[in-house]
Amino acid sequence: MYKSHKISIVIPCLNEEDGLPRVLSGRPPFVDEIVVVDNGSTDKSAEVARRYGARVIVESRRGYGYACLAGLVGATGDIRVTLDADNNLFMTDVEPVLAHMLEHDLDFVNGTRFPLSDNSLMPASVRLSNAFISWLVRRLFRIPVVDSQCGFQVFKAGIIARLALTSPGMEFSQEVKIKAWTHPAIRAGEVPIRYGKRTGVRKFKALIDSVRIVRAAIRLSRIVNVR
Ligand SMILES: Nc1nc2c(ncn2[C@@H]2O[C@H](COP(=O)(O)OP(=O)(O)O)[C@@H](O)[C@H]2O)c(=O)[nH]1
Ligand SMILES: [Mg+2]
Repeated sequence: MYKSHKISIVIPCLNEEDGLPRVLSGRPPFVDEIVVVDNGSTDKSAEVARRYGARVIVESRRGYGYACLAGLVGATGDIRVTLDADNNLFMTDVEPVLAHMLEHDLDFVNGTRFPLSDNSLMPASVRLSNAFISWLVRRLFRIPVVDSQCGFQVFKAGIIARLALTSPGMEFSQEVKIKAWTHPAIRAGEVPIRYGKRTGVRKFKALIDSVRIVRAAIRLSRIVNVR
């Protein structure tokens, strides 16, 4: 519990048996529940997750978005936090972000990984695509988001259904930011978080995923009411 709020951590996971032990052993005492969403892994991710005290939800439909959504809906906390299974986001950053959320009475808080402590942590192709897409999202939706692709996202449980999230893949992350910031009844904010070296193989494919994400942003701009 954190200041009388039940806290769930939701971790989408596709073949991350090497990253999970370090991610899960960093569990702070105020975390009530960790849900690992096994997204069709062919390695021992689910077994490792259980061994380290997580509850495992199986989402057989591949895709980062499907995995996050299954975890966000299946978690039981008053506040639900998405992280990565690969060790590049830190559970120890959750507490300051929760403090910010409660202090400013926010419903949603996004983490921003920028500026990076070391540019070599993220390939130049991913950095460039992120800079372009985040700029596009700011322009299309007139929202102040810095890191439109960050997997560190904190939700008050009540807003999850209201966001009506549907993206199957990596475009999920931007859908969250866009809908949270443009929703008239949701208070959204963003705070810097740390970004470390990934364990295992990166799942984000700079070219294919970026094209998908840009197309999804343009599609969303036709249906979301920009304030
Ligand atoms: N691309 C992808 N990632 C998934 C999927 N299911 C779960 N994930 C997890 O989503 C997280 C984010 O992917 P990652 O490669 O770390 O992206 P990055 O941190 O943006 O470079 C990781 O924990 C993945 O294991 C999936 O079907 N596709
Ligand atoms: Mg990652």
